[in-house]
Amino acid sequence: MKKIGKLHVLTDTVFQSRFSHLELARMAIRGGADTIQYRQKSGSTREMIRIAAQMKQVCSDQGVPLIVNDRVDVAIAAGADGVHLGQDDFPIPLAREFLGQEMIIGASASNMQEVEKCLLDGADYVGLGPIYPTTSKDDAGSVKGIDSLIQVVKAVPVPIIAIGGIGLDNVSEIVQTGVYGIAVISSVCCQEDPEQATKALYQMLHGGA
Ligand code: TZP
Ligand code: MG
Repeated sequence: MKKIGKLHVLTDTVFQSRFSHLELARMAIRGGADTIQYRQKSGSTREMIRIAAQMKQVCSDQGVPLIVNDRVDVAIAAGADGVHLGQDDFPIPLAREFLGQEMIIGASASNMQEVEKCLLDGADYVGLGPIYPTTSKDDAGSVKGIDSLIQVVKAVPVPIIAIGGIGLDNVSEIVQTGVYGIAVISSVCCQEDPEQATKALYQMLHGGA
């Protein structure tokens, strides 16, 4: 059964260099992340497969799905649980042909039209954003704001994962929209203690202080 997580941590080694993808995955899982997304935009494909396979081991030991950003080939080679595809990445229906029904396909969208297309294409969840300003993605596009999130959450049945600029200061506003979950980079990876940072987000997400 495909289980879509509610606290997605996207591992990053561009905006910080203290921790590797693998270390970030370990810390985020200890803090309560229930999905890890391996996000590596450049470099050797073989190295990506090697790292993703190590991450898969760490994730499956803890029962947490590993999603690979952008790369269907790397996801297959590493035995990952799914992929996350943007609007210009591998087409979702084609990815489904390669990955089958059991693997998770997440998709990025920035407006209702794109969300609906992702749904029709068979995405298992849709990441919507950027909800707030972010410095973690150059081509993130304009800020969508909380009202667009509310509108999409009300209108579509698929799990919506809010992304972009989400941190401790605004996660309660996000939770109030009824959104299914959140995805973060900097508010975990770039914090002094990524495990504690994940824990704090987890508590806010699950109705704690
Ligand atoms: N997609 C839309 S915004 C974004 C991505 C990958 C960046 C999220 O990073 P942060 O640091 O959580 O704002
Ligand atoms: Mg992409």
